[in-house]
Amino acid sequence: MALAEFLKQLDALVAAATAAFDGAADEASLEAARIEYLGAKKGRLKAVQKFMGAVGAADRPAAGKRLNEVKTQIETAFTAAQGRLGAVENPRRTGEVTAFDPTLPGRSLRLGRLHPITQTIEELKGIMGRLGFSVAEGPEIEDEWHNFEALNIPLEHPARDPLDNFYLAVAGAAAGTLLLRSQTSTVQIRVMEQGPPPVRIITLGRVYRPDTADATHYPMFHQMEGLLVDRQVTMADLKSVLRLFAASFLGSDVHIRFRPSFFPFTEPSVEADFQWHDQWIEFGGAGMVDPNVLQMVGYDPEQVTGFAFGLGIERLCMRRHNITDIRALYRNDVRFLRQF
Ligand code: FA5
Repeated sequence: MALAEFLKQLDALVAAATAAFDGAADEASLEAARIEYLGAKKGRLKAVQKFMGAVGAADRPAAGKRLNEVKTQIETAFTAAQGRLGAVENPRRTGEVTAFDPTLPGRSLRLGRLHPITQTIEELKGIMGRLGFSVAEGPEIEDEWHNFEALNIPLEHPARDPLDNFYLAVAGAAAGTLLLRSQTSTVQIRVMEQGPPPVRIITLGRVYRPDTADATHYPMFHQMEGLLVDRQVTMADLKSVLRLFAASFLGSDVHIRFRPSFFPFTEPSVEADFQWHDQWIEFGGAGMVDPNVLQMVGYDPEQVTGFAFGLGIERLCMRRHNITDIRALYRNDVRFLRQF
């Protein structure tokens, strides 16, 4: 076959196939046209291809090149027709959705939740709020005055040991040595410095100590501090408040006990424990505010007395949710956290 004849057939094929694809009114007729022109066995493209062998050897490269072009043109026309019909039958495919379709299933949102410690903090604020305590705030980076000095912890006291605190090396800090607060008792001082008695506050936040992590200790944890200063405040008031608090948070069947203890800023001092799994777990320290502390913030210990306490929030949260290892709270494992 002469080259010219072969090319003529190819041109006719492109024209016919394009017309058939463009004219297809639905997916069924498009499929019929596809089989007619592009069918693997009896398709018309295949049929024309067979004449390649009849073209003279010298003309074959030119014939092959044109054949490939024609193949691409026909396939492109088919794809275009497919897109046109698909778009009519399912407008979502084109991305040009103009109407809201209420019959489609909704896309569900992944809801986050509050960390169990945050939930505990909110609950503690609620309980203490009902007992008349308002919430105060203080910084996590503290100076030695608020973390030690004003709390009756002098320079030679072992609590100030660099091995027991996270001191900060702040270049050019003129204000003196800074550290990450090791207890929320710092906020007692800040609140009393701000105004005269009476004072009735709680403060909840992070504290830091270079403790080795184990099942009940973590180097960063949270405390709830309470402070009440007024005329004629006694140890009985402290005990009543801590009992009421424990009954509200842990349940009225919880047993708590006070053990004599020592803190430089309270006199007398106690440790408060609750019973859990046949064990006594310490949940905080407490006591009557030392007269020296009252004096240091300008209060008159002859006129007012007060009590203070500092409770470990993780331990309260763990007791509440039966969490036996404090480290689980900070592994950020969503499978664990989503249970609360
Ligand atoms: C204090 O921090 C005192 N400021 C408490 C206080 C306040 C006493 C006001 C008197 C008046 P203590 O170091 O015992 O006390 O810590 C209090 C509570 O924090 C502990 O009972 C415990 O529940 C919790 N706690 C202490 N260290 C850790 C730790 N590494 N990880 C988790 N919780 C801890």
